Formats: sequence, C-alpha cells, structure tokens
Amino acid sequence: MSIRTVSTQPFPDQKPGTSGLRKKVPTFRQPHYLENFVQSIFDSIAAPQGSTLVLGGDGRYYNRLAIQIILKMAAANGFGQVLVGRGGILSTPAASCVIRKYKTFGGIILSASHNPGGPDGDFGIKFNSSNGGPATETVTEAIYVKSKAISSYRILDTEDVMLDKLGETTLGGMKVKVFDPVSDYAELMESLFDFPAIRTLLKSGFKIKFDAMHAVNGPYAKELLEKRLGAPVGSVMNGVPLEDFGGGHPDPNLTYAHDLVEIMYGAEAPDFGAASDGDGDRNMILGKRFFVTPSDSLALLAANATLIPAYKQGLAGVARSMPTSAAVDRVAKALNIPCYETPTGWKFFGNLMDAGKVTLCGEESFGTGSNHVREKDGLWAVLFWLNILAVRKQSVESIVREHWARFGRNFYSRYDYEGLPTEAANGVIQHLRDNFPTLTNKQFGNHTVQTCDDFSYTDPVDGSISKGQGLRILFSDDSRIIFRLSGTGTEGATLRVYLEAYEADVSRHHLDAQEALKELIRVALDISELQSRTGRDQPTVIT
Ligand code: VG1
Ligand code: CO
Repeated sequence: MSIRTVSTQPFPDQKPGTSGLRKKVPTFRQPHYLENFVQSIFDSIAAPQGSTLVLGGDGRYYNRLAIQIILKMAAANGFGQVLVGRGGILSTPAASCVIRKYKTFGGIILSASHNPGGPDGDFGIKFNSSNGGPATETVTEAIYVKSKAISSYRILDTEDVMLDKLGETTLGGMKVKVFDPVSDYAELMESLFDFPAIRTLLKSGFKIKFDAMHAVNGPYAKELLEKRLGAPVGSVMNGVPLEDFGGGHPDPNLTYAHDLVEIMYGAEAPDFGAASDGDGDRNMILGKRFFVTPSDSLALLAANATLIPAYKQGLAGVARSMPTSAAVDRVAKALNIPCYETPTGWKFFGNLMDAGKVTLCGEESFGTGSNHVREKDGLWAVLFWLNILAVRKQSVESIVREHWARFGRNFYSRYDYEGLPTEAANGVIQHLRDNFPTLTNKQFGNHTVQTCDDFSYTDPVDGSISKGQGLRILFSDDSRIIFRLSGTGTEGATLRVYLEAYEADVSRHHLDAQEALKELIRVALDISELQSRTGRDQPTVIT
C-alpha cells in the first residue's frame, strides 16, 4: 500500500455553482476529473493532520465509485478518519446532521440533487464545513482557483473498502467507519417534534402519502413515518433508492412528482401528501386536492412555529432567498422579528444561523429548513407540517386559507426556460440590464415600476459581498418580476423568471395563481423580449 502522486492537468470548468460542482456523469468519468476537484478541495480547506471527514451521497449512478476514489485520496491526504454512510448513502440533511453531531472537520456530499441520474445523467460534489453547511463562496472560489492550477493529486494504492457492512476498517493510516445513515438523523427529528401527537393523528384515520421518488429519502421516510410514527406500510411510495431514480426526475414539484399528484388530486385522496428530491433536502407539501407553494409553506411554518416543541420559545429571525415570495416577511413583521433577504443557495444562510440571527430559512425552490442543521431539510418540513396538523386538527387547505385571510396572499409562480443557448440567455439578461433606466417609473397596465436593480448582498456577519445575484423589477404595489440564470444546470443555460403579486382582498384569494399573475407574466415577456431572443414560446416547467 503506497501513496501515489499522480501528475495531472487542470480542467477549466470546475467552478462550483449554486450548490457545488455539477456535471454530466461522462464529464466526471474523464480520467483525473473527479480527482482534480477533490484534491482542489483538500488543498483549499487545509484540514489539520488526522481530521475527521463525513462522506456520503444520494446513491445515484457513480456514487459508489466516487466514494472509493475519495476514500483513497483522503487517506493519502492525511485525514485520520472518514465516517461514511452505509452503501455510500447519506441524504444532504443527514450529512449536515452527522458533521455537526460528531464535531468533524467537514464533509463531502455527492449529489446532483433534483437533476436526473444514470450513466448519462448528472453527478455532483460539494464540500460542507464543520458547521454542517455548504462551504461559503470564499471557500468555493478558492477551490476553483486551485482547480485551475493543479498539477498533481495524491491517492493511496489499495483495495476498495466494503461499504455495505457497518463497522470499522483501516485504509493506510486512516480509519474508515461505515455507519447507519438513518439513525442519527431520525434521533434528531424525534428531539424536535411532538412524535406522540403525530402518532395520535395518524392513528385517528388521517391518511398520508410520501413520495420518495426512488431517491435517497426512502429509507429515512420509512423509518420515521412508518416505523416510528406508525403510518401504515405503503404510506411511503417509491421508497427504494435507485441509481437512476427509476428513470424519473427526482424534483418534487407538480410536474415531476406526477405519481403523487395524481393520488392527491384523485377520488380517494389522502389528507396530506409530500415528496422530496434526489438528495432529500427539498420538499413539496400537498393537502387533499391542494398545493402549498414553498414560499407560503415557509411563511406558514414561521407563523405556527411556537406549536412545535423545538421552536416553542419563538424564532430569532427568518431568512429567505431573494426570489422567494415576501409571504414570510409579513409574518416576520407581525412577530416583530428580523427577516433577511439573501442570494439564492443555502450557503448564504449558514452565517446567519451560526450567529443566532435566524431560526428558519427557505427558498421558493421547495426548500425549507432551520438551525437544527445547516442544509434545507425535506423530511423535517414534512414532520413540521404533520406536527402543526396534529395540533390544529384542521385540513391543510383551511390552515393555508386562514393564513392568507390574516396576512394576505402572495400569488407566486416561477417559469423555467431550460437548455437555452448560453448566448441567447445572456442576451436577455443584458437587454434587461441595459433597459433599467427606461423602466423606472414606467407604467405597465396596473403596475408601475418603482425600482430595478441587480441584486447584491452584503453578508451581515462577515461583510462579504456577492454581486450579480438576479435582476429585480420591483413595482409600487409590491409585485415583482425577477430574472436569474440558474447555477445548477448542466446543459446550456437555464433562465428562471419569478413572478409575484400581493393580494390583500380575501374575495380574490381563491384565484388560480396563473390567472392572478396573467398581466405580470405578459409584462415579463414583453420587457425581456424573451420569446424573440430565445425562440421559446413556452417555459419548460412552471412551478
Ligand atoms: C436551484 C434553486 C436554489 C437551490 C439550488 C440547490 O438553484 O433555485 O434555490 O438552492 O437549486 O438546490 P439554481 O441556481 O439552479 O436556481 V438542491 O436541492 O439542488 O441542493
Ligand atoms: Co436537493
């Protein structure tokens, strides 16, 4: 067994995006590609000799192979111990939980989240720091800089590690501990919520359906919902993780979670439905024939937080990503707590949580979470909802309608235009930016533009500045149109258009979001020249 130093050449495209480095599997399988990035991580984080690392992923194609490579590289780079989830499995929130619980130096999470998997699908890798959260932009930028200058990496020449049996082995001088990926996380969940109350609810005939989408959350959901909370077996569907997610697109929204949507809108619909994504950090919440937008869900969790044991003392503050609707801002105002607006991506919430400034965070992209870990957390959101339902004993729909009646409704929708030629997508953004001066004070139908800008964020904790985080067109009636380029796609460019309009009048709360936002959508297409510049009449997905 010896450490080999392998000469390599830099790849120019290893810049981490919104959530780590995401590329097609064939890109990752090029000789040295993964190794270069892993060495760049190790060179940037400067872990002291003998440090402990957590390692696991969402089980997608290439997960196991990548884990073997990373283990051998960790051994050659001076780590003392790696904690790896059995079978190489760890949901993103469970990885965050374990990094924190065992006070490790950090972790490497292998996932491309909601993107499809398989030999031609997507793969991804990211580093999380000792707080359990995604590395800050300063760190990801340092990794990128290293990756552009790398000339060699270190790897141990040795046999593969058995990943399917719990226990300890050694790799050179490094200990490898294969642990149960579910138990620490399940224990944490049980410490936050009122499990007896949820158990009583589920015994009373209240029916639930959870769609794990053949992704990582299957075993977690079965353990928590069926085993510990007593939901009937079968309440978790698509619960066996598959390397290609059964050919599906593990993105919990009304388009891709169609199995669940059919059940929840069918004749014998359960009372509560939910789904999570590839790596288990996203969630979609449904009632009987009723969809809760992620932005509303965040606002509602904040408004009902004191019903939950873990949050009964109240919230220090809340945070949302900029494109997320301002529904939670209204709750924060009523609760008299601060509300922070951050750029897209969970890495921007970490400092706020570490500093004790916020308790709950969320994004419009089906992500909610709290300071119990430093990632968004799909099952946590599901349990939070079930706990609220157990206490309030009302339907999902009536809880949401009451919320709107009290705070007003923020109609919301996101239009995604995927796989655009990069030039066309950049052209739309440039065109809008060039037109900012002419847009201000201009009237479009009932909406008058108040300001437009390119969102920039100064982290209130470390003072770091993140520029160019999305174009905002803000209207005087609190409606907004946001344009932003995705940082997680792997093919061409994805342009996201976020639309929001506030409605205080209860008599209009029953409207369909697309109906309520019709005029704003027309304005968005008009001022962006999106259709003529991209040749697309319709978005790829509407959420
Ligand atoms: C998307 C979402 C963003 C989320 C990110 C990672 O990023 O919009 O809100 O944080 O995915 O989520 P982008 O840059 O494509 O808009 V996950 O579940 O992939 O870790
Ligand atoms: Co995810």
